[in-house]
Amino acid sequence: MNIILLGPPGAGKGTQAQRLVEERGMVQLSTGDMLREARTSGTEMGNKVAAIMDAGQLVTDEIVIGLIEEKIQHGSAGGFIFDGFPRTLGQADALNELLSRNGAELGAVILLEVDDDTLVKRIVNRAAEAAAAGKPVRADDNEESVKIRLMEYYKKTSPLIGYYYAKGNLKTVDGLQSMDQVAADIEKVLA
Ligand code: B4P
Repeated sequence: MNIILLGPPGAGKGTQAQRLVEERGMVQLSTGDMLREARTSGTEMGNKVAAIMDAGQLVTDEIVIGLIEEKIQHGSAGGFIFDGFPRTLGQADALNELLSRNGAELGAVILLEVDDDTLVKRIVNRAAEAAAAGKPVRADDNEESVKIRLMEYYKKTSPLIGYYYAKGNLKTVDGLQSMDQVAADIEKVLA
């Protein structure tokens, strides 16, 4: 089964994807992680990606789709968790095409619902915790970038909610609950 974790920045997509990897042996494909890796490459593409991410904007469909295409061509027995992808209608169409080309299907699209104030608090808190622990702080984890990331989400990503609802894949989970309760609700959806 291949699933998508959809939701605004800081909704807990990465957190829940890691749990699904541990519990179900699925393969996590996080475009955020792939892009953070690409930005350290020192290439022209990496530098472009870094500038866009730090500004809180979405990286171009062309770059993101290329990264995903490379990862899914070998398939995954336990299925893929698409974490933070797709984020635009163009990416959603490309994913349909890539899955059908690989003889695969899309199962649930799980929307994690969290209000804006909580999202900003979570992300600012993550930055504070990392700084206190002497760990690297994500350059886009500050209030100013988060507000731009939220605007990008409402403008470019939220149309995917209607898109997947119309296809019958959409399932909604209350992302305001504890991490354990969110995980339990996702398990119910996937049961
Ligand atoms: P991502 O890496 O995907 O990050 P995210 O949306 O900010 O976070 P996520 O929802 O995974 O939240 P997390 O679990 O970490 O994207 C970063 C950037 O990459 C984007 O802004 C964009 O520039 C670029 N990008 C990525 N994919 C792209 C694409 N497809 N197209 C174009 N550009 C793309 O949780 C956040 C915090 O909340 C953590 O501290 C966590 O511990 C906490 N938390 C989680 N669940 C909680 C809960 N239930 N209760 C309390 N706290 C919780």
